[in-house]
Parts: sequence; structure tokens; C-alpha cells
Amino acid sequence: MVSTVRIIGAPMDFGANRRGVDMGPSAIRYAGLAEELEKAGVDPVDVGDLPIPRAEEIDPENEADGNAKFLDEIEDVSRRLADRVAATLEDGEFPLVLGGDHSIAIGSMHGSAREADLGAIWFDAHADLNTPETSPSGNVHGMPLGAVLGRGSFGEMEWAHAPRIREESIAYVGLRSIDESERELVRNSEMTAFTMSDVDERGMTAVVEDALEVATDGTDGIHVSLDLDMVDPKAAPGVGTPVRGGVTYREAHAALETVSERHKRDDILRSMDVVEVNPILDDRNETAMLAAELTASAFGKRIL
Ligand code: B3U
Ligand code: MN
Ligand code: MN
Repeated sequence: MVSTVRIIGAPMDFGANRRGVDMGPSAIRYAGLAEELEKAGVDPVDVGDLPIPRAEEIDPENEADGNAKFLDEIEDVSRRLADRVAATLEDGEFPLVLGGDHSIAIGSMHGSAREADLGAIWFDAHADLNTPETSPSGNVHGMPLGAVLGRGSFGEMEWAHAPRIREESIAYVGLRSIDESERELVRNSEMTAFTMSDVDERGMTAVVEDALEVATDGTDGIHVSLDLDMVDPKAAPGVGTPVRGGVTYREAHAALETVSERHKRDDILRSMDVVEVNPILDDRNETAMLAAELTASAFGKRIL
């Protein structure tokens, strides 16, 4: 089992509709991520942030890049992030990527799937399966799964299609906000979707155990993508796009603890990203603290 966790900051907000998530990596570090990981028994090594231009420095013309805003900038960051993640795995360390908006998952998943058949658990209120053709907003943070699954037309970023990620190896947990057009995409896909109704009916632990079955079946390992907006805004107010009716603080911990229990048994975790923390909207860094704590739970931190 990999014991060194390489923390890679990806302070990118080009994919989101609000400024602020670019400060996510700083806030999560300040909230004590490294200390939390040490409590979980792993060895964190922080390699700092990927250099990312500020939105203010970019020609506003670039924003309107067809129906995918800032696609050129996101393409460049994704390529560099994918290389970093792949190099981390080659060095025998675990890539933990801090966002940033959820478009960073394009780079982290692509890098993680270069040398492995990769399953994924997508903890999120949203399905993030749009493409430039279907997106109602043009925000690429609503499209990362579309990009890595090779759907739609991503132009220069078509390289992001990761053939070693199969739809049937992806499970959503926490869904509750899906665009009208996206609903059919999810229904017609091979992915497994556990919505908030499933969490209500069956409890978080059972749901995540099933999601783990989906993601580990026939794969070499899994990517965990943790969008903090999975959590209810009462416990995680500092996110780019809060959606009421999310999971509680306890359920969120149970979810990540269930991942780590399985990891302890079968060494399944390969890469992870923690995204959409927006310190501008947060309440005394509470959401960043939760992000740090949940990450530690994923790596095995327990109460006793
Ligand atoms: N599905 C919408 C909204 C959205 C997706 N992800 C977030 N928001 N964070 C869209 O714009 O694609
Ligand atoms: Mn998301
Ligand atoms: Mn989301």
C-alpha cells in the first residue's frame, strides 16, 4: 500500500462560474490537511501548486470559447496536471490533487488512467457529464466526465478521452441537481448513479459499498473525486455551487471511511481529488476543514 501522499495544488477556477475556488488549495492546507493525513498514518509531501494564470490576466475574449468557457486554458492546465499525476504514480507515491473547480479532474483522471484500468467514485451533487454541446452554462466544471469519457467535441482537448476509464466502472454518490438535458445522458449511460434518495433509503455505508463494487470490478484501482458540494450547505457552505438537501457531516465521514475500509483490505485507491472549496463563501474555513478531515478519513483516520 502506498504510504506517501503527494499533495498537488491545482488552483484553477476557469471551469467555474464564480471566482474563489482558486483559493481552495491554500484554504485546505491552512485547515491542517498535512496534520490530518499524518493522523491517518500516511506521510504527506506537499509539492506546492501547479502554476496557473490568474483569470484577470487572460483576455476576456477567451472566455467565450464556443460553449466551453476558457477551454484553451483548461486544456493547458489539464495536460500539465495529468503529467504530474502520472509522474507521481511512477515514483510510487499517491497523487492527491487539491482544486480548484471540478474541471481539474480531467487532468487527474487522465494521468491516473495512463497505466491502469481506472474505476471512479464521483461524490457530487451534480453529474458533471455535460459536453460543450449540452452544457447550459458553458462551465467546464460541469463537463469533466464528458471529457474523459470521450463524449462531445472538446476540440484541442480531445486528447483528454481516457480509454482505460470505462463508463460501467464509474459510480456517482450524492446526486441531486441534474440538468434536464443531462438527466437523459445519465440514464442512458453505463454509469451507476446513487442519488440522495438512495442514501435516504439505504444509508451511506451500504451505498458506498455498492459504489465500490462498481468501481473495483475489473479495474486496477479507483479514483475518488470528492466535490464538497456533495455535503449539505449547512455543513459545507463554502462551495462554488451549493445545493440544499445534501449529505450530513456524519454521512460524509461514513462515506470516506467506507472507502478506506475497502482500501485497507484490497489496496484499491489509486488517486483522489478534492474540489470546489470556495473560501470566499465559506464560514471561518469550515468547508476547507471538512475537506481536510474527509481526506484523512479516506486514508484511514478513525475516532478510536
Ligand atoms: N450542471 C450544471 C451545473 C453544475 C455542474 N457542476 C456544477 N454546477 N458545480 C452545469 O453548468 O453543467
Ligand atoms: Mn462536480
Ligand atoms: Mn458539484
